[in-house]
Amino acid sequence: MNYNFTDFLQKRNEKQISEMTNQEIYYKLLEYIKERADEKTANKSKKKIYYISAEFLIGKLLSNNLINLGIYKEVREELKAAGKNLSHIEEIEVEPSLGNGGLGRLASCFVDSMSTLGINGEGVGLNYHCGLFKQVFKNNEQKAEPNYWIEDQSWLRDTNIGYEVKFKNFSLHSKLKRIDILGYEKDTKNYLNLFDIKSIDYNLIENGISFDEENIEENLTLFLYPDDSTKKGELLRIYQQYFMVSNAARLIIAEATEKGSNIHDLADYAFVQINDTHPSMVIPELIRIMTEEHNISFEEATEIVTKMTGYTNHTILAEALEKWPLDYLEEVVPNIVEIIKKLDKVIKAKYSDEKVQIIDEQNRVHMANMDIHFSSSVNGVAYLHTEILKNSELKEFYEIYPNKFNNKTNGITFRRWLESCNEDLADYFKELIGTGYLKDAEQLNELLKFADDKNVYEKLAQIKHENKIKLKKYLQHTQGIVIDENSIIDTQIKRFHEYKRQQMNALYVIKKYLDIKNGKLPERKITVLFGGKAAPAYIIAQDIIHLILCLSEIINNDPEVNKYLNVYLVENYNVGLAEKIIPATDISEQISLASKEASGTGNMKFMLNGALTLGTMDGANVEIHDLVGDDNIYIFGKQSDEIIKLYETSGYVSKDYYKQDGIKEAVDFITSDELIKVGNKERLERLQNELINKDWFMTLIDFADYYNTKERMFKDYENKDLWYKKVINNMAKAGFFSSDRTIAQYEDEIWKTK
Ligand code: GPQ
Repeated sequence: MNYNFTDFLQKRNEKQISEMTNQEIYYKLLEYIKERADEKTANKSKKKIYYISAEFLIGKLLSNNLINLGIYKEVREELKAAGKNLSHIEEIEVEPSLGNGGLGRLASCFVDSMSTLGINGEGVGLNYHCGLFKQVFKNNEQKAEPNYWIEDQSWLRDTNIGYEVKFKNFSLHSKLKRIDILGYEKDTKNYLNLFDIKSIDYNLIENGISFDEENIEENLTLFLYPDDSTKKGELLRIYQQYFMVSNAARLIIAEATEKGSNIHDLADYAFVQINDTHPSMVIPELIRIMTEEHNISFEEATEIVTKMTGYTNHTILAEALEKWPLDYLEEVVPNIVEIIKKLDKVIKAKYSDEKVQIIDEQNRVHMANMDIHFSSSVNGVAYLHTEILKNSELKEFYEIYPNKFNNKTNGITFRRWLESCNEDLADYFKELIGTGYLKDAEQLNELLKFADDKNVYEKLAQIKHENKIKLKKYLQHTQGIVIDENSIIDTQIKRFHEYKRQQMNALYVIKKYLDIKNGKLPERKITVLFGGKAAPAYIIAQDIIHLILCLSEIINNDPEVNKYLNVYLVENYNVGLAEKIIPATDISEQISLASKEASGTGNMKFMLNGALTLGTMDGANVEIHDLVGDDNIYIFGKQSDEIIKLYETSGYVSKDYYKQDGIKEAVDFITSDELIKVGNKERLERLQNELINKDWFMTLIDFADYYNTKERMFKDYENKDLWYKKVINNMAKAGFFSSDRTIAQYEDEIWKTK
């Protein structure tokens, strides 16, 4: 039934829109959308996909849901007629932070695409009450505060589904909350299933995000990823992970049984995609339930579970591959330790190579190893990443199971990352090539017809300029930052990590600052934008944040320099900020050390929204390069095979590079009087020392090439025709990176629900 928002309000004898506050309108829209969603039916297929993930970085849902319902413009007009502005109402919504970064955002793009493609597939995760922390800056440092996001009225729906989860010392009852996942213009919908405990005690929070970590019965879903640098933090993560997967296993079995499964045939009813190693315990948990409660032999249970699970790897960084000490697992979940030991025995009997063992000589459980042995599919998230897994990181496994390994290059949902965040550009695409690209993103290719059309360049430049003005207003209003809409906007937004090399960008900023001081002026003002959080236990990442904040203070306040260069680190970077920053950006910084960024997904969002990539041959940058060609991307730096060799031979000595022209000057500036005056000496010295004497992620090896390539980019920017021809080429080739394509590949090659 098609009734509009006004009809909905009338039917319920509510006030007129014009009489309501924005807050009231937001809550009524929430109810209206939920009611419209109630009309949708569930996707049906015998087999159902359970995408289990410790993170779902869903972002705000109001505009996304309106777009997927096909009523965004209609509702905006209704509001406008009543003197209200939809974008002001969008600001009322609080953004949940149920994820750290790319991995969580990917999971959210995937649930959107599963619904859009009509696949019977749902997300399963946890309902963290304070999510990841909220980032605030004080004294040029990052401070962490709890991010409360659950309000009385929200997108969460209560259910009466809940299970008992048994830990060693106590049991916890769960309750399932759900969020509707509406596909784009579909009559069907799926859910995001978020498990929670019955009652959370907010009084456990002591100061910032530190809290009583021992009262698991009342803190289990308080925060995402508590500090795992301590034993208590690690134990809490094990509690969270087991709680998540035990509930998931119960849900899977309940739903399959209801459809007629006798458990022996569970693999015909369910497939579990394990999103990195956080949900790995689902494997022993399913085996445990089958053997203990369904009278299935260990061998048969293992076979069934192997058939019905797939593992996605998202990193080659050794420290990110979880290895839980066996005695920690004993302390929390002894029941599955027995199963893990049995699985380990099976492997030890077959293979002698220490590298493929589940339990190592130090009695640590390698979660990824368990996943690879006992699932039917192992995938990387970009072509290069998967090749590195096969040929080096997981070589020993690839030799055993060549057929399990496959690649699924990541993607992004164009509903959020184009239609919603850059409406003017999306409308212009429709004017140029029609609406076919909405359901078949590869049709963006048709934009190539306009690759030499100067009127199109003009219009694209105008849209970009307007997006810069919108960003300026937003940042001014929310953060007191005033950017210059006539400057070139050069952006690096992502989690802070040394491998992503924000420090290299910061060194560039220093060099530019020194150039300007020496009278070498850029042709046009440059605005360098950073955004991202650093894990509270990751000291060097905090130091990098500190350096950037100190640099902003000096540079933005120096009248000799601030005409030519501005540097900002936006506070509390999140999905909502990304949606505003990306459409306004000219240069997309994707500068990780080659081989280290599994894929990256920001790179895809930027190219779609008309920014050019400055990047290394890493992750999905490699595929962007293949698609757009040398002329339309700015590649610099060493290749991944060289870097991998350097690690193998310990052949990188940062000091050798430090001594070279230009670099020393910039690195030395980190502890200059100017910086120490506004900063913390200990932090700045530590960071400088790290760069000169260790530099594990080889910042200095690529710096000279980075600097020169970026200079070339600024020069090219001044030639508008040249620049916008490249921009069109990027937009035209972005279709490959639609998450609808990625999910269609998961479906065709792994899940096979249809
Ligand atoms: N990623 Cl292992 C995360 O965001 N968090 C993690 O814990 C791990 C990976 C990212 C990865 O760094 C990016 O290169 C990917 O694009 C992203 O996962 C999605 O695959």
